[in-house]
Amino acid sequence: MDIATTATTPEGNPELADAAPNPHDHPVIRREDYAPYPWLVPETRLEFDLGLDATRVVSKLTVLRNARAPEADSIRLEGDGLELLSVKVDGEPANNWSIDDGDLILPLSADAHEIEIATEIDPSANTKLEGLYASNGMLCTQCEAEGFRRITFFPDRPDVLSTYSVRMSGPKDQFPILLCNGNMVAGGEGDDGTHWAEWHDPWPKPSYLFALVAGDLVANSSTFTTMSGREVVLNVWVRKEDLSRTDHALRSLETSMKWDEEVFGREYDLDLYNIVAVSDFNMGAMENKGLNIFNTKYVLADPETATDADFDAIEGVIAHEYFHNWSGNRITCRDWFQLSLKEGFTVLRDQLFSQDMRGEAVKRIEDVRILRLAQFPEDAGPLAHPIRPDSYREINNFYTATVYNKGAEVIRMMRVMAGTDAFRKGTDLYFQRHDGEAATCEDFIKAIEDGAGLDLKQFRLWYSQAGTPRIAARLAHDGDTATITLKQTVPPTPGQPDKQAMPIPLKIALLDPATGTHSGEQLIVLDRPEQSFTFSGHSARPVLSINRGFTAPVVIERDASGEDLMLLARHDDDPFARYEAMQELSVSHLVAASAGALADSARTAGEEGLSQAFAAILDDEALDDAMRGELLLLPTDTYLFEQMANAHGRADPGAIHAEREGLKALLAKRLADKLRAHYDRCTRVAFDYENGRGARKMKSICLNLLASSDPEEAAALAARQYKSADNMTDRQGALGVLAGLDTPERTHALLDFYNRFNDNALVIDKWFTIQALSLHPHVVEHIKALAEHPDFNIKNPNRARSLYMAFAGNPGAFHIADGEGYRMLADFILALDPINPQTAARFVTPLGKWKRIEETRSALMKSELERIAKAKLSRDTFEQVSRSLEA
Ligand code: B3K
Ligand code: ZN
Repeated sequence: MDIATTATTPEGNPELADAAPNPHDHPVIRREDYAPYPWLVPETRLEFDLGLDATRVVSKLTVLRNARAPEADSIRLEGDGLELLSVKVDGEPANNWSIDDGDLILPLSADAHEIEIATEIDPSANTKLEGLYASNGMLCTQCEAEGFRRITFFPDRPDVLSTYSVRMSGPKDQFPILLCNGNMVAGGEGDDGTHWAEWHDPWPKPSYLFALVAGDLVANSSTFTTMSGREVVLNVWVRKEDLSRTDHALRSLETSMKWDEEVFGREYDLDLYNIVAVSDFNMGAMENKGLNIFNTKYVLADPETATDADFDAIEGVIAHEYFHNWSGNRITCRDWFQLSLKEGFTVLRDQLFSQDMRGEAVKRIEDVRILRLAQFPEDAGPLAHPIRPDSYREINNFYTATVYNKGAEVIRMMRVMAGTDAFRKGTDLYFQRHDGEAATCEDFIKAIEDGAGLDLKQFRLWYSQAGTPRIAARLAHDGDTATITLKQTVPPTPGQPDKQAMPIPLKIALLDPATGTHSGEQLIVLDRPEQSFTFSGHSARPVLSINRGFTAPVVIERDASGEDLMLLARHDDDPFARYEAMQELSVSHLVAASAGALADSARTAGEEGLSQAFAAILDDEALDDAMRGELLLLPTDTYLFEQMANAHGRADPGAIHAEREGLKALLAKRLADKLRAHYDRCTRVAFDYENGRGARKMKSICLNLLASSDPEEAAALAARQYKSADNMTDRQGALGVLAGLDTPERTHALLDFYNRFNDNALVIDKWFTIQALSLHPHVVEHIKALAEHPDFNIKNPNRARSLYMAFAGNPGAFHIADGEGYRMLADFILALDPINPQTAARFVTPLGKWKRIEETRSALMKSELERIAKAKLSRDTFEQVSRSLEA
């Protein structure tokens, strides 16, 4: 459906206009209130009579009193939006049940009972995409975190583990394929063109790992032989027309399975592994036991329609979901506050996997860039929370960069401190000790302590304190001794005004100022507010290389001179440290310039230094293109925003954007010959999906830079690259440049792209994104027109994100001075919230920056948040908006 027909503003909708939300409708859940469930549910039997508009579910639960919980005289089974048809207890119709806030309460007197409940649901009406829903004529599920309660009444919490057997039946022509968790144990034909399948999953699991798929699908299949010699059938299920784009996903699954055996000693534990791709999905993918359900975006790829980055993302997400089989499924979470137990650890595992597949240096830089883009702002804003949160209203709001990416960094620090081999001993012990359990973060830390032989007493603060630590580093030199003095501060965050010092592992090296070499890297652990470390044997003042490999997720403020940074950028043998030095050269210049704190002479000197540093990177023949590309990337507007707000209290995104674009133009002008030479060289590298990726990256970077200094030349080059492209990386790279230029080639290329790919939703998503991210002066009008385009569909999360997430990430559009960008985003949130609250709530974050932005924009952003807050909101959006306004 078109956004124009579904959009409602509070002004236009009387129901929303005066219905300010009541916070008591959305109670706060607290970690400290955890209590075990009074009942065990060893067995669950589900029978589905499937239909797109009406699905009947009969569930039969065996329940036993939980001896480890206080005795209860009733059972509460969670429900959400269910039509209850009947309830039986021990075979007899029950009439003493009641419904409380959607949940079914049943009095129970004995120690063991059989409960049978029949319900009906309407999957087609399920626009939230949680529970059982219809997508493109098929049925699928999403149960994490609390979607199972939208399928049947159940103790929908991760610490209730049950063995599931499931019967599915439905019209065979509509749903020729019927899939569920575990193994298919029987199947057959029914009456009137129906058929059925019976599935059994031998591994006890929480309800959030339940999955079911029914649809007209085909599979790309292979087999994998595990380390103990068992054969596993692997299937990637998609619509017929997508089959030719599934090889990469299948290969990625095989590689992940092998890697997890070799690196973490983990073997797969069923005879079947199914992956299904669906086009309407709230997030990336879901690790349901034996039946992963994926967003098509993370399955479908071929060189013509997917970029190198898309291929990498697919490999990473396939691996991530596979790795969850152990870190998440075999050992799950006791409660949702422990989410980082499975997510932080699994992100670390997928990062290490991708490093092994594609090279450590560039992958590490990419991961740090994502952390800085998504997590640092979260940690500095109103939604800051520890990786193990203490409270929530809606758990879906806590699938955050903090829980995932900072969670991974925290475990990575344990690995750095322990060393790889000892860390493996710790993870082995964790898997062995807690297999089959619903565990806590504390269980994980203890296992690493015991297995790896680490003392993590003080380190536990990383789980309870929010905020990105800032470390001031000073180097003093006297005689032959260098002294590094480090001072840490953990900034206050909502609900946490005072912080304690945390252990911060930092790899460092002291570089000889003449040669740029050093005599060895060392690991130091800063665990006090202030600490000094001395090193002898340095007759000349060395240059400090610190947080090498980004061993700690912190901000370093060092007193390095421009010359020091240039030396590091050219000679440091740690690739991350080189990247960091380049970033810092630009950051210090751009932040000062944006704050108006750069005298003319300092500006000239800064520009000169940066030109030299960039020239040196372009001239360095020892670099490979992938790494050269990283070194040439200027810090993002978002990172500059954070740095400016850290340094000056508030950031000015308009000034940052203008300064950054200005610097791009200046560098491009001064380095035009070198950029053209690299561009020409890289265009001669023939396409091969495995190789030449660095060359393709360099082409985009060079084109982007040239576009800022010589738009005409760049338009010609980009148009040529677009026309001759034999892969999506080159085509998208060229189109991205053209989209920002005011030239006729822009129109031609955008039209061609649309016509060429208009039967491919994922590529049309790109078409929306490229335009929403563009540097074009009329980008805001373009975005408004795209929201009215017949292909825009607010109900499809990929399409909604393709336009509005890109828009919110484009400073030239979102932060335009009159506040129109903020208004557009708020209107969109109000339109999406009644349809899909989980996805709507994700769009609140960009407005939450209001406290760290210059005063005029700050007021405009805040008033949009207040406007949203006046509407009757979902729990998801209510929580994000109220937290954003409170802090
Ligand atoms: N565990 C799922 C995320 C579920 C999100 C629910 N709102 C995918 C993942 O992290 O692997
Ligand atoms: Zn995950």
